[in-house]
Amino acid sequence: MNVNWSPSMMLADLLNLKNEIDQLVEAGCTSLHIDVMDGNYVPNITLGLLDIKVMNNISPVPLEVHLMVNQPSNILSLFNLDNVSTIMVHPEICTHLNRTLKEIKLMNKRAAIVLNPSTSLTYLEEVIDEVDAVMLMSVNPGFAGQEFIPSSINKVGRINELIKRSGKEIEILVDGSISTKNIKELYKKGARGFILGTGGLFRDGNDFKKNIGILESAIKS
Ligand code: S6P
Ligand code: MG
Repeated sequence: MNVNWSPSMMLADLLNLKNEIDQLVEAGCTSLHIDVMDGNYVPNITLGLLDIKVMNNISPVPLEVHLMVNQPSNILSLFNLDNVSTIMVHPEICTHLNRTLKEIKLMNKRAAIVLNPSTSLTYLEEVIDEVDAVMLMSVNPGFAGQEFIPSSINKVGRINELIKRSGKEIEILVDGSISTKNIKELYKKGARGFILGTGGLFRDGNDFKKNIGILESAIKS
């Protein structure tokens, strides 16, 4: 299935990180989703640079870094690591968004913007020539285990329309409480990247292969 399965690594077993990553990849995960928080833009702090450097060294799949950090351009260069493929920023906290996206591309990384449930699509319209991917938050950023916001489904459709009109190849990802309850609708509307946390992957004894199989079947149902 042509889907980017991206586990939220703040939920991974850090005591057995190597084994955990191997099992996630064996189960079909195609990237690792790395949440970076500053305790300011969002009221939480999770993975730090040292964890990310370890994952950069041991992961067979690329790392996609989600920066929930005010003025991310100040720290972009810290993530210029071999195995980081994508850097994602929230547009409303980049003073010069166009420049920040160009800086990410200069590092030979995919540049992505992240839209919160309340962030206007106008941001995407204004920088569409600079972005490789768009991630919609289907919860408010900051925590795992929250409730899915139903309006996200239509918002993915609106993002998809905008991208189609542009004629560009831009991946749409969704982050927040992805589960069998919403994945089919999100896929139908055009989402092809799914950040997997407590809703769909780190649950029911953490049988990753089985849980991804269940999500795939939900899409095909
Ligand atoms: C939240 C963060 C997310 C979570 C993910 C967890 O701020 O950006 O990536 O880690 O949403 O998944 P779940 O299924 O527990 O919501
Ligand atoms: Mg995230």
